[in-house]
Amino acid sequence: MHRKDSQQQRVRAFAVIAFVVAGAACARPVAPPPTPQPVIRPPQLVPSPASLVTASGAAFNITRATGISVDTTNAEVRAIGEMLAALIRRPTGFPVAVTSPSTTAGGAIILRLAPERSSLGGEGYELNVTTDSVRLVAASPAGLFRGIQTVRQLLPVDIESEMGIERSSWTIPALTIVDQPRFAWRGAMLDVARHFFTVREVQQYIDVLALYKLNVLHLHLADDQGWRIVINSRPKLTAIGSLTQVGGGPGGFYTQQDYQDIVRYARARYITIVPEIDMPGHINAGLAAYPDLACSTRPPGLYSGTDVGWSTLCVDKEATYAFVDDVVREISAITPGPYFHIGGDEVQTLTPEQYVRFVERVQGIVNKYGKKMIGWEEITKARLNPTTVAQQWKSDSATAALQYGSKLVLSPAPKAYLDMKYTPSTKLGLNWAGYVEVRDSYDWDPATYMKGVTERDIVGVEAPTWSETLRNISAVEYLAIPRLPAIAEVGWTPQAARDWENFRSRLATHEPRWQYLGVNYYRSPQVPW
Ligand code: TNX
Repeated sequence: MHRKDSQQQRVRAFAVIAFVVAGAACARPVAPPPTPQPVIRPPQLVPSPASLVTASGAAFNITRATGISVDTTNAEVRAIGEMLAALIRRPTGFPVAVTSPSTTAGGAIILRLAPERSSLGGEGYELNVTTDSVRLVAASPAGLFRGIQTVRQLLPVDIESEMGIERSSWTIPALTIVDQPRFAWRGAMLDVARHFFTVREVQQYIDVLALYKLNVLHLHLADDQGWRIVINSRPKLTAIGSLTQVGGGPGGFYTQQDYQDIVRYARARYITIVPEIDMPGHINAGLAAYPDLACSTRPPGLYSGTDVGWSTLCVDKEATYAFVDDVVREISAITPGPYFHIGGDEVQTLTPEQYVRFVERVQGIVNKYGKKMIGWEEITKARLNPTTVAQQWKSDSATAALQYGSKLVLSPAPKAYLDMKYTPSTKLGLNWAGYVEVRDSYDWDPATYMKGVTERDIVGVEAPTWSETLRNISAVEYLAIPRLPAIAEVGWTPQAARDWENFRSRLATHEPRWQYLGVNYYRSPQVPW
């Protein structure tokens, strides 16, 4: 395979090959008549798994008779089996029954929950493919879901087609994969405030995250230009605050039902939604709705420009904390994930003391409603709880969080900001952090990126997409792909198993997948398409 075989991997490779040969010999003592050899493609997985051993020359072939066997009494596992079945049915036209292992028909693709395999972790899985079966085992449903993404990527790219396709074979190469993520937090952020994106558009983005085993979608739900989620106790936030966006378009907002639809869609793909209401700054849309929350006497109007740092809640007013309480309470109640993001970035109109007092008080409110707080790295000026997470984006100031036992999510702009232009000729995006080509996004190690920060201090990585220049999800996709798959591999794959040359050649094989899926992408000259 593509990676330098370790001694251990080589030993296991022999074991796997021996097993396959022996298995084939037992099952068929008489040689079958020669049939045309199915084409077996080497695995081209993104993110690359923690360990992979191929059994050369052999493959499992999906046919009209192939079924999926799952414990049908477990609704969650059954739903994962149905997702894989639906994926296979569409282009093949095969019936792909999902049955319980006890039925005689018992499928040759077996998904099994094995809680005792706790060493696989909360998202890990083991996949064994032989000529006779595909066996996927995980300690949790999330692991099974990550595992079926691997099965999906091992199948011919035609598996992504929405139309029936005639193929002589649908093979999965024989192999053994034992896999689990390096980091627990592998995220993407979408700014739905500068431009609004519909529920369907957000779900399309979630589909891309799922394919690359990402597990967090952070939604930037409010900023100067728009407030995008209904707060029942503060109806003007959306009645007034949602009415515009950058450039003066119509804006938009999610009802709480819409938001819950997004949460549910993400949850079915084992992706956690992290809601962000940016405060005390980036709050003009909220102030336009409730002018009393500002210190100024002149009521602020709606804003459709792109300046930052100028708006703020009046942090010395009690009313401000009643407001924050309402917002945090209502959003927390419809958010099953453990985090609430308070923003906290780029406040230029408060004293350091005012800022710190605000963040510490809001931290208490977030915790009161059962959530852990996360905020942009500026929050490290305040005294943080150990459960609070600081999101690094521009400098080393995030390291101040470590003195409190808080951990970090790394989103370094020159690596992970998907709203940066790829090159000077990229039409969309910004360039304040420079130009970020695919290799820039790929070639860094979170554990050595910042002085004084080690692997243990990091919960993970996240790729934000700020939407000042992005008017629809196709524009978002153009900037996200292929840099988001690169960040996905930074977050999932052990550092020792990562290599740019190898990554870019695997990445190239994903282009027809994106085409089938109808997602936009940048055809980087760094990738051998
Ligand atoms: C900085 S990153 C911001 C955003 C902008 C972004 C544009 C951060 C915490 N704040 O308000 O949209 O730059 O790249």
